[in-house]
Amino acid sequence: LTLLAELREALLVDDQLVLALQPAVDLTTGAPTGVEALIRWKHPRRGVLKPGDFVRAAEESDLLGAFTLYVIDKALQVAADVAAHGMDVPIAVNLSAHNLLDQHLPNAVAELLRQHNVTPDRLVMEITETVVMSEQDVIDEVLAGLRSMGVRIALDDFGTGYSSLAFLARVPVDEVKVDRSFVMRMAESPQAAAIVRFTIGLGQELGLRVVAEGVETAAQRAALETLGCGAAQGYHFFKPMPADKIVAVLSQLT
Ligand code: G
Ligand code: G
Ligand code: MN
Ligand code: NA
Repeated sequence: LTLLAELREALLVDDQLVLALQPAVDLTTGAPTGVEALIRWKHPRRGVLKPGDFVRAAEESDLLGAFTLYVIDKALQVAADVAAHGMDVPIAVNLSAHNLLDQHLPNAVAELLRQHNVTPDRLVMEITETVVMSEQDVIDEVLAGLRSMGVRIALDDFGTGYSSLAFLARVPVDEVKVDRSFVMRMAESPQAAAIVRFTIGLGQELGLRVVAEGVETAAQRAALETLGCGAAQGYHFFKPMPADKIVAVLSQLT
């Protein structure tokens, strides 16, 4: 079987595609601000596959929609569990750029929210603009559909796309995630530091939450807090963890 045919089968069983979950925290209070879902494939023969190994294949096939809804379904199971434990922490799912060309996505997401009895404000969609985005009208419509339901939109890997600023000017978002390549080089590179500072200021001016990604050291954390960055995510705080650990970990933070 090809990888794609195997993925098609994996979507029909319950134990192969699993979420790794990584909390983001408020830099001043330490409280969790969100949890990002990262897909892993526990392949019966090929070992644990990461998104880089198979998401591209899904994107280039007719499987992307079903794959994405599978991930959102799993994420909403977690969101429902977190809510049942009395915590108000949203869960973020990564979308492929191609998902934004699917006009059925908002209705499908609404249906999953209903099934899980999860309010839309507990779901965040992380989007990127790295693909050449031709059909702007469709993209705008899909994003407007999600946002008008109350689902939050985060612009992921900010600063690395071809047109991050133009995209931000056109697409209404709630959150910007500073790409980890800038966070990692903040101490050595005045350019990287300036981009991080600029993005935090942009967020403040536009009323967006800014999350710094890839924070690995206490020094990076301190620098980001000094700059007034709202939230951060990275190995310094938590590595992505299995879903059955997340409620206990979040409980200790709140
Ligand atoms: O956790 P990791 O290094 O494996 O993530 C690598 C990349 O895969 C990141 O860019 C992340 O946004 C993306 N990714 C993780 N999970 C998903 C998913 O469920 N769907 C899509 N489309 N991308 C994902
Ligand atoms: O593109 P996106 O931001 O969704 O990518 C998330 C990816 O970053 C995942 O693969 C995740 O495992 C990885 N990641 C999360 N925290 C860190 C970190 O502190 N350092 C590094 N190098 N990678 C991280
Ligand atoms: Mn992401
Ligand atoms: Na991403």
